Amino acid sequence: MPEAADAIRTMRVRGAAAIACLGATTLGHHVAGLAGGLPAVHAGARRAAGILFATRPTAVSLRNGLGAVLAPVLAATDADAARAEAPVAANAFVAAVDASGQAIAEHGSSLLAAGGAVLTHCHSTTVIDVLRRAQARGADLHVYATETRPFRQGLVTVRALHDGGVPCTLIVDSAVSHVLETKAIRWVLVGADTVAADGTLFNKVGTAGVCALAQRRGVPVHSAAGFYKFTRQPPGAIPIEERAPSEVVPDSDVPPGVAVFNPVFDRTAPGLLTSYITEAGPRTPGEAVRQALGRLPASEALA
Ligand code: RUB
Repeated sequence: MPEAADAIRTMRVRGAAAIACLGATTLGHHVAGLAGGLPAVHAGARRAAGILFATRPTAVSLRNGLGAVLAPVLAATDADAARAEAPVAANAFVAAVDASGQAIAEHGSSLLAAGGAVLTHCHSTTVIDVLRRAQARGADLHVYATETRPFRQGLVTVRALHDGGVPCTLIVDSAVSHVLETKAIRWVLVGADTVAADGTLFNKVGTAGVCALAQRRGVPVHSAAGFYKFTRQPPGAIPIEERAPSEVVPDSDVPPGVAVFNPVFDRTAPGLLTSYITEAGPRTPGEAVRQALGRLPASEALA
């Protein structure tokens, strides 16, 4: 369990889908190995879920993945049933995330079927699957991918697109406005870390600026977001993770006394989004929230 928590915290494993699945399977395995009676299993499960969730506090997918395992464990009436149920619930969650990605790739690739230039930000496995499937189905795409400072997830994006036969170009983050102006961008397509109850998108820092610039130019903005990324929480209740200044710049490069602020997500207002591409198809933010919340468990086990 500590190894998985460390892998998520240090971003060796990153992206909402991947950390949610690793969190759920790690918790499932951990609970299966807990000794003692029901109170000990419940306490151990809660403790481990808390440690895992604290690794990436903005990610509701991680919270929902852990909740999917914790809920049946806390509902179990004997310790053996709780231990048995945990890995089963984890596997079911991973299967649901996988099915969600497949369905979104299907809907998203239909949306992009006409081909053209797409701008994306950061690295989202869900977005990559949409783009690769669209290209494989014959859409003639060209993807502009931001480098995504400071962690440079854009490099992962262009490698994955290149491997999937999708023509792409890497740009620095500050080129977004110029690229929107000069490269006939037809769509902006980004991932989703978390979607709040009012439809606000939480995604890699910079997403809000990309979306605002796109809206000013009349370019539609879509976010590929499975229902497991939605939450009943209002946007103000979701913290924006801040990471070490050393991820931005070595300490020795900054004059003493100068602060470096490194928020790694930002909030995009639902009014800037054309749709969330969900398992059910592209939906306006309001409709996506309604559908997603109808599928979430009534109480969130980690609440
Ligand atoms: C990654 C990020 C991605 C979403 C969606 O941030 O913001 O757009 O997590 O990814 P980080 P996916 O690199 O800080 O984890 O579609 O793979 O769930």
